[in-house]
Amino acid sequence: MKRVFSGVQPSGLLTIGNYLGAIRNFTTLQHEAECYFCVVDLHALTVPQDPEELRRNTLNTARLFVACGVDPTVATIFVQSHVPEHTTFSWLLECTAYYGELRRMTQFKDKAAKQEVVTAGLFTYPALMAADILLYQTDEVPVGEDQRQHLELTRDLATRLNSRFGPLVKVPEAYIPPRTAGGRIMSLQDPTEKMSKSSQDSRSYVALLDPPDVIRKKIRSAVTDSGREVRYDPEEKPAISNLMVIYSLVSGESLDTIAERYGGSGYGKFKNDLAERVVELVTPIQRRFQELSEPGAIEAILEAGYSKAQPVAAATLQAVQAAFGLVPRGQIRGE
Ligand code: AQP
Repeated sequence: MKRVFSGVQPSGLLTIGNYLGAIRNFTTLQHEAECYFCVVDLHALTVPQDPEELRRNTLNTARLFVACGVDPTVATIFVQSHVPEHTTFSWLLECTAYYGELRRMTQFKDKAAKQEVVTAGLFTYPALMAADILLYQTDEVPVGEDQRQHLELTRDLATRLNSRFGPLVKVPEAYIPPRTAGGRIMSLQDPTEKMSKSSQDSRSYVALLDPPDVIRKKIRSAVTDSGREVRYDPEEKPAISNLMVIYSLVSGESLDTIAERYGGSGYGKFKNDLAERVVELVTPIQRRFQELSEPGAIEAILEAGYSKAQPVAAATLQAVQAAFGLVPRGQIRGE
């Protein structure tokens, strides 16, 4: 059975961009593959986090996985920092990756430009992401389009390890939906920017836990393009095209059907109907999220996930450490 790994940073709470680009696909893939879905809390630390908020977001991100339909009896859900093999392997990959490769990462450049102080962790983060994936001998990684470059680096590092030491890790494939299938949902306030959960402007995204009235308000105040025709044209009408993609994905209707229905009716009706569709999408997710509020419920899921994930990670790490020439502990003690 093929293996799937994907991670989500608890750097805020999930948006419909995270859902449509990645998590929706987790729920399908879990029935086709052995799946590992990880709350990558160490990645969130690459930019400043309030400790209390990080703790809350970590547990709530895991709760949202389940609320969105990831079944913890089928897929393995766990927290990155619980499995220390990730950071140990990451160091070996930092010593495998080239400075120039990391410097080319566009997400580093974008995020660094928004920070007052740029941490070394933000720079080396793609090596940790590669460690996350390669530890599980992953075949496929379902992610949004923004992660394509990091995935390419992961593949390069895997190939480099294997050519240096012989077959050690699987070279994973990216599973990235096309834009019309949710691969890159754009900000509601600036259609040239990706929708991001950590954006300072909360009007730029719809969070899965936003109350219905907040969702209606955010969608009504989403920027639009000149003219009043609802038409899919990412070049001429990037804002409306983004809203049409969201409509299409939450309703299951094609872009043509949507254009036919709303083409001449102006932006107002289209946005009102879109808001209702989004509310319909999140209502059952929010209900399931509340059901998981019983103290200890999500912690138990994460503990079970750790028990399944850690031995898999440890087996890969042991082989990699031996290949690098690190001496196993027992031999140091002469056991
Ligand atoms: N706008 C998006 N459209 C489609 N997919 C998206 N993803 C993120 N934004 C969009 C995908 O969601 C998964 C989880 O993302 P992440 O937590 O690893 O971090 P990210 O890619 O940096 O996402 P954010 O929401 O923009 O987080 P912040 O604000 O912290 O940087 C990934 O599969 C991602 O591709």
